[in-house]
Amino acid sequence: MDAFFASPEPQICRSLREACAGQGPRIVRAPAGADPVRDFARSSARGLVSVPRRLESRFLYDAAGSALFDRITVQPEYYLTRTETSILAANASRIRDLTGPATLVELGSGSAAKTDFLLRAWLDRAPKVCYLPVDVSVSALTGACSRIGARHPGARVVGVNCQYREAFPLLSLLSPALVLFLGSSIGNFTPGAMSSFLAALAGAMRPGDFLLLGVDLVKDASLLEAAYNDQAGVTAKFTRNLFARMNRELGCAIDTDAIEHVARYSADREQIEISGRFTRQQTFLLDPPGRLITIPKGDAVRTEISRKFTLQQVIPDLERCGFATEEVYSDERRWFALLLLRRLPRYSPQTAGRGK
Ligand code: AVI
Repeated sequence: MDAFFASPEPQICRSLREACAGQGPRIVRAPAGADPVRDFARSSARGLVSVPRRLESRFLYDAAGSALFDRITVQPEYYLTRTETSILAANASRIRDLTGPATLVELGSGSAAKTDFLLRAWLDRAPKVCYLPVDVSVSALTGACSRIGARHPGARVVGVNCQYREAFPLLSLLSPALVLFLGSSIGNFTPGAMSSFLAALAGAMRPGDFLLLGVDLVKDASLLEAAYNDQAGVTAKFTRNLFARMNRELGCAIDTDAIEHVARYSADREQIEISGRFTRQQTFLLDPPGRLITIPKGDAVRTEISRKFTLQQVIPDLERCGFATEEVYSDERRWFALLLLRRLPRYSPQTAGRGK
């Protein structure tokens, strides 16, 4: 069981109450758990010797990675952000009508650029709205909080600096809530991790609360591959930054110029698969845990998957995880979809995802 659920009043809930009452900081943090550098080192040591080699994609988003991701979102080939923003702009008012005056909680908010439309729709109907962006990157969160606060004086903004799941105990305190999980970030989970994440989210939400979920839809492979191989090379830098982060934080001395970004679409698995391929053999020390790693020339280290969805498959999957689909919004080309979901009245996380 998650330590947060075991505790009757987790520290993060107390910090949030203080911040919302205007007494504490505007950014609340999860209490220090595992040492983040050790966590990164352990996970990397495990992943680099596994078959196939891999690194966890959550480590892509340090300050440099978050800034690079912001640049990815404005590349001409990366249609996801633009398309989702246009869908939000067209439907924010409708979403507000259906959800009512809920608190907005955004998981993985990044720079929170898309949220403006929702905040405007909320503030068109009431003088105040409460908005809680949740992000692991403190730099992205600080930027988002000050930008949103300056742009929407009616918004009470409290940033939550933690991993997604660490924010789940807050959700029942914030009901009625609309949880935002945008950008097709759900596509960065494996199918099993996606089911377990959604089941835990449904378990933490109150019946009747809403989830607005962005999903990138299956489409022509050439469009998908272009989106993850932008001409300006920003996505390649984003991939290499993960190895550069190992140098910065774990003292690895990897030559990142000898790592090639590879992003291919697997039609069978309906996912983009991204790796860093070593163009020459490299041996480096990972410390902690003091382990010498050799990666031969030509070997690839998987850094990310980005799954693409069909509505026919995803809607029943969501239902199994505790969410009923209220409405689906999409663009003219049917490239991207936003699903407005409602937490089912009766749902037990224990039974979610069984038989998958
Ligand atoms: C955050 N996530 C939804 C992005 C995606 O499209 O899967 C991450 C990304 N990686 C490379 N480009 C974008």
